This record gives sequence, C-alpha cells and structure tokens, in this order.
Amino acid sequence: MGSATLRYFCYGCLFTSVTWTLLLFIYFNFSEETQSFKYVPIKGFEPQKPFPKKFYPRFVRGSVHVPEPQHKDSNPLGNGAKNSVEGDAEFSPEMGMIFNEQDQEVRDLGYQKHAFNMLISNRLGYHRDVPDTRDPKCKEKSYPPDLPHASIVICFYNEALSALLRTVHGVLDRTPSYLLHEIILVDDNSELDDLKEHLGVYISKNLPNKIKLVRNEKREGLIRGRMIGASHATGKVLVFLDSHCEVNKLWIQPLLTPIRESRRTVVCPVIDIISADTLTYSSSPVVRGGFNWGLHFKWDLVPLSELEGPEGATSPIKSPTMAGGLFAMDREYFNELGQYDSGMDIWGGENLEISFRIWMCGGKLLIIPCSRVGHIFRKRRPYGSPGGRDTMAHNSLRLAHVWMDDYKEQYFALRPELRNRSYGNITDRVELRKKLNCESFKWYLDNIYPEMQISGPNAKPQPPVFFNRGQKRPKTLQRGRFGV
Ligand code: UD2
Ligand code: MN
Repeated sequence: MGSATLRYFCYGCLFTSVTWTLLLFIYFNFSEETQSFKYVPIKGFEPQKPFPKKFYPRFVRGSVHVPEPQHKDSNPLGNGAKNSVEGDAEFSPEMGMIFNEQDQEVRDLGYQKHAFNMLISNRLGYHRDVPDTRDPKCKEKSYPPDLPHASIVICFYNEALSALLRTVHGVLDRTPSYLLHEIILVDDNSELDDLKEHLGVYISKNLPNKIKLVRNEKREGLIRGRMIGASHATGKVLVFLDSHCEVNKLWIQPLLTPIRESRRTVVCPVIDIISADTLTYSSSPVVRGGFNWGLHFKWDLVPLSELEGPEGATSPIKSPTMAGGLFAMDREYFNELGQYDSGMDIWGGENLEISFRIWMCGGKLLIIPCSRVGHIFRKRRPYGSPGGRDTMAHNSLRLAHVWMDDYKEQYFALRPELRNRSYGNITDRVELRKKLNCESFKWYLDNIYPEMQISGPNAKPQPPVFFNRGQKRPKTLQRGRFGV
C-alpha cells in the first residue's frame, strides 16, 4: 500500500514537471516577443527567419536603460556575455532580445529616431573592443614618436546618447593620451532630452577636462557645425568624426604620420561597417572615393597602379574624393584652404566641395588602409532639414558654380530643374578659388580622376582602367551607402 502511494506520488511529480516544461517551452518559443526577432537581419543567419532555438531566452531579465558611467569591461546585461570581439565580429544574439515591453519601446524608438537598433546600442554600453580589421602587414609598421597632437571634432544632432558616448569613449580608450589634445563635441541644437543636461553632467563628472562641449544656439547643420568646432580647437591637427563611430586599434598614428610629412596632405581612414540592425562591426574592403555627374559620392575599386608600391595594399592610396565624415587635416591648412563653404546648409555636398578644393588648390587626399574607423550605416537619414529643404541640391549647386567650370553642364543635364534655382551668394568662394590660385576642373579630371566618364558632346575616349582582377564588387561600392 505504502509503496503504491509512493509510486503514484512519483508519477504525479513527473507529470507535473513534464507539463510545466512543455508549457515553458511553448511560452518561450512561440511568444510574440521572440517572434519579433525574425525581422532583425543577423549576420550569418538567413534573413526573415527566427533565431535558432538554442538562442531563445531561458529566463526573463529586467530592462536595460542607458547605463551610467561604466568601466571598460562592464557589460550592461550583467550576464557575462562579451561586448568585445576578437578577430571576426561575432554577434551575441542575446544582445538584441526583447525581454519586456520597455525593451520593445527602446527598440522601436531607436529605429524611429535614429534609424538603428538603439536597444543593442544601449546594451553594448560606452566601451567595447572591436575586431582588428587591419591588414596583418599593418601590424609590422612603426610610427614616428613625435607626431602632431589632434583635436577631434564631433558634431551631433539628435544622436542616440549611447552611440555618441561610445564614439567618445572609443577615442579615449584607443588613442594615446599624448596624441589626443582634446575632443570637441558640437551639439547642433539637439532636441532630445538626454542630450541636454544629462550629457553636460556626464561630461563634467566622468570625462577628462580635454572633452569640451559646445552648444549651437540654433541648428546650423553639419557643415557650419564643424567650422564652429574647428574654431574652438587648438590642436595641431583636426580630426573630424561622425557621432556614431568606433575607432579601431592604432587608428590615429597612421593618419597623423602623412600629415607630419606634408601639411597639405589630407587623410581618411578606411570606414568599416557597423550594422544598423545588429551593431556588429565588420571590415570594409579598401576602396577609394569617386563621384558621378549627379554629384553623388560613390566608392570605386582601387586601380592596380595604386597597389603596386613596395608596401602593397597597406600604402596610402590617392583618392579623388572623400566620403566626408571621417578625415584628418592640419588645422592651419584647414583655415588656409577656406574651411568649408558656410553658405552650405545641414547635410550634403561639402565632401565633394572640399575634395575638389584640396586637389585643385595644391593639396593631396589619401586613404590610409592601416587606419580603420567603424561607422553606423543607417538605411535612411533619420532627421530632416528646417522647412524640409533639399539641402543636398542647394549645396551641390554652390559647389558646381564655384568649382566645376563648364563641367557643371553635366550636372544640369541630369538635373535640368536646378538650372535656374537660386543658390545664394558665392562671391567669397569664387574669390577664394582665385586667391589660392587653384587649377581648373579639367585639370582635376585629367590628372586626378581620369576614370570619370563624360557623356554628351564633350565625350572623349577614356584611358583603360585596371581594377583588381577577380575582386568581388564590395558591398560598399553600392550607391547610397551614406545616408540617402
Ligand atoms: C555622410 C558623411 C557625413 C557627411 C555627409 C554629407 C561619412 C561616414 N558620413 O553622411 O559626415 O559628410 O555624408 O554631408 O562619411 N549632424 C549635425 N547637424 C545636422 C545634421 C547632422 O550636427 O543638421 C551631424 C550628425 O549627427 C552626424 C554628422 O553630422 O554626426 C554627419 O551626419 P550623418 O551621420 O547623418 O551623415 P551620413 O553619415 O549619412
Ligand atoms: Mn554618419
């Protein structure tokens, strides 16, 4: 009798635990929260499919808020999952999981306001290691000890606080202190609450004195914003970064070295890709900047002739244009060369304008393969311009009229509606071009960008261009990788 009771008791326990296991299994595998991940493209997983079952959560965690000051190795999930990655970037799927409504809200708000996954950005915190994406030969290079020190200028408008502070801490963590003269943050009159008092308090309480915050009283746009930042700078070299970047190992020494050799050399790092959906950091191929007659920036493969030197793929590469966001330049040279066109508004075109100006007025623009900086590539620009104006067209018109001589007709052939559009006063910029004794646009095309195809009556046969044979067309060569 006793043993039968014990047997039924054991069966009962077994039945209860099996039922609970089943119920929990169904809850975690088929709840709406976990299903929402199927829309998050994860590197290495097929899009539109849910995570493999083994990555589903086993228990529910609290929400993650934008963290308070963090030490280098802390992880806001508090679960031992690594923020850092060695070698190839691996995504920890837990980082993107939604455990409760608040997580869902942060994620939705992030996509809406910043066009990237703010939930993951917040969870990554302010410090993370990134994979060393440099060519192995870069590790054998050494740099002079007496490099000029740098002022880093970072303009931001309504940036996600975690992305902005990861940009700042990344610079602090991976730049030797003697080369970092200061970081100047220019708030372009952001409206988001946590960029107001909270950011000011965070900086004064937790960051060294060399981090300065300048607030614009009205929205200026990134072009005048950078000029304002540069006017506060006192370092020998200016380094401009977007507010959602992560610098890589030994990033600044290779940029400062060519500037030390020649103050008229302007340099850009290779821009690695930080995914907007997963925040994974991955390597970009070494490509160079070009443009098309619509005056859009584009990436081009590097001609073989540029790769044939003794240092091969690690030597600086001449680039006809820059992407715009990430570059370094001697500060006095920046001023001499006319800074930027202050008549340009909000976003667009300034990168081609400064590129043409550098080459046409006696400078040099190089991409430095051993310097790498990651940038969050969003699928759309998350902000507009006051009055919804097309600032890209306005800025492009200004640069076409100042720098492109008769070749501006190529632009108007594609954009006839802009031919009679007003573009403000360009007298100062035309005078600057004269004062600096700059070359013609034809000189630029013949000598710096002979690959540019000219359509219409000016067309002439193009010299053959040899690209790396068999090289797969890199993803970054697609148009529209920068903003929209
Ligand atoms: C690319 C460049 C960007 C700029 C732009 C053309 C890279 C990686 N990025 O677009 O630097 O050259 O092409 O103009 O090469 N910002 C302000 N005020 C504004 C608007 C933007 O401060 O009114 C800030 C913004 O927060 C960011 C930076 O300017 O830190 C660049 O803006 P973006 O990230 O929207 O530009 P992006 O990367 O699409
Ligand atoms: Mn950007």
